[in-house]
Amino acid sequence: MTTTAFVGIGSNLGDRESHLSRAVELLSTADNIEVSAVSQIRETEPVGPVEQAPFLNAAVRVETELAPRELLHLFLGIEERMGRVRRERFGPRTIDLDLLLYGDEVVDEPGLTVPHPRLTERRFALEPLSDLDPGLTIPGSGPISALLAELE
Ligand code: GSY
Repeated sequence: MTTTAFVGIGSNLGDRESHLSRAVELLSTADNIEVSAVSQIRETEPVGPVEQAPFLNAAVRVETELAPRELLHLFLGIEERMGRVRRERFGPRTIDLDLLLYGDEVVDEPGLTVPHPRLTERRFALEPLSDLDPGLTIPGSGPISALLAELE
């Protein structure tokens, strides 16, 4: 069965734009997953406890036969292949891939929460999702347009 999923991508180290392009390329050449759309790229102020450089963020829509946990495994492989070093939690990174949505499924298992647990408070994730589908409903939270309006 094929599911539409959405992946958030971000970078705030080095050549940020080429890191995002490379991540999309690696997603599109992986098995059992097809990239069907990529949002605009936005420069965003860092959110979170660590003072750091601005990010470039985007979202990718994929059609996939992979299960959510298999997607996480794929994302980790892409991050490692691109040389991401995990230093500080919430700190700077060459590339980050987050599973934002997996169809309309809600998953709450150790190490795997979908929709992404901080999605509704992150404009840098909601805006690119809205580029891809402004009519999207976030399971458990409601229409993306209302969530974005609440962040105003
Ligand atoms: O998992 C997201 C990494 N991250 C970001 C990000 O991608 N963009 C912005 N603007 N701030 C962030 N803080 C963290 S952690």
